[in-house]
Amino acid sequence: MTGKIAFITGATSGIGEATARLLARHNFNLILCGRRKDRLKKLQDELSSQTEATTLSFDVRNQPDVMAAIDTLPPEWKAIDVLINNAGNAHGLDPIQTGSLEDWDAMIDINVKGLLYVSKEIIPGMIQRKSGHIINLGSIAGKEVYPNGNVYCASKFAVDALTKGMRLDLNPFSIKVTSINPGLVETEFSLVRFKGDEAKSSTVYKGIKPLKGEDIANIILFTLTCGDHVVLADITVFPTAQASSTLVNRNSG
Ligand code: NDP
Ligand code: 8X3
Repeated sequence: MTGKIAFITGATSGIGEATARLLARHNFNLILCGRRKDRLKKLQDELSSQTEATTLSFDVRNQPDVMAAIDTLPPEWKAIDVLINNAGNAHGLDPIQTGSLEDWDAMIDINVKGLLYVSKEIIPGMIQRKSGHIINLGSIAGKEVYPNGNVYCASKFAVDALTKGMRLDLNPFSIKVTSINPGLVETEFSLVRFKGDEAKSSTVYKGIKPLKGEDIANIILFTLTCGDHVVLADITVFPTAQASSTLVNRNSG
């Protein structure tokens, strides 16, 4: 196998899927992860003419499953160079006083604990090899709190803190750690947030030209290829129509 190995969580949709496609064209070998096996298989088939790609299906919330899935990787796939902690979603958009426990658990378990469980399996190999690059998908929601964003924002503030903590703790081992914090990206994100309600979901991007998964993939590729001695620590990216979590020019689409 030639080229680096990248492990992408949440490769079945949106930012993760676009990143997989772009990295495949740039000679990265890919470990594609997600829960939806049919989508993983389809993507693997699509990319296999360009690169080596393997798949792992697990729910990042389930620590024993995360460990068991990563354990099944054959030796040639174990030396993971790049971990892209991308799996995550918002669940609901409610004031704190009426938020659902189920939504809160999902966001904290997936966005925070899931990221930790996956990282725990992959960091020891990077430490042993004294190299590696971890890219965590944060969000503008991890930099600014917006109304009704409460628990999603808290989960992404946690990702921001974990990214900074990882960069400090892994510094002795030459492991790079980056956070990418997008604003509005049109993916399946809002459909998940609004539990499949397409009408509600489409209002999120009304009147603007949002970012696309491909825009974030381009930034990830640049982050991975801008030099062994360079680490882009923290990147916030908006569509041109957006200036903050709450200031969006809806007459620009
Ligand atoms: P999508 O909904 O399109 O993709 C989410 C991905 O996460 C899917 O591949 C899904 O795969 C995976 N995922 C969700 N829950 C789990 C789980 N329990 N176990 C394993 N995988 C899971 O959203 P995006 O591509 O937009 O989101 C990717 C990341 O970017 C997230 O962390 C999100 O918070 C962040 N982000 C998104 C922004 C946006 O506006 N879209 C802006 C800022 C940050 P599957 O369902 O197959 O398991
Ligand atoms: C996704 C961006 O503004 O919907 O993290 O929270 S936002």
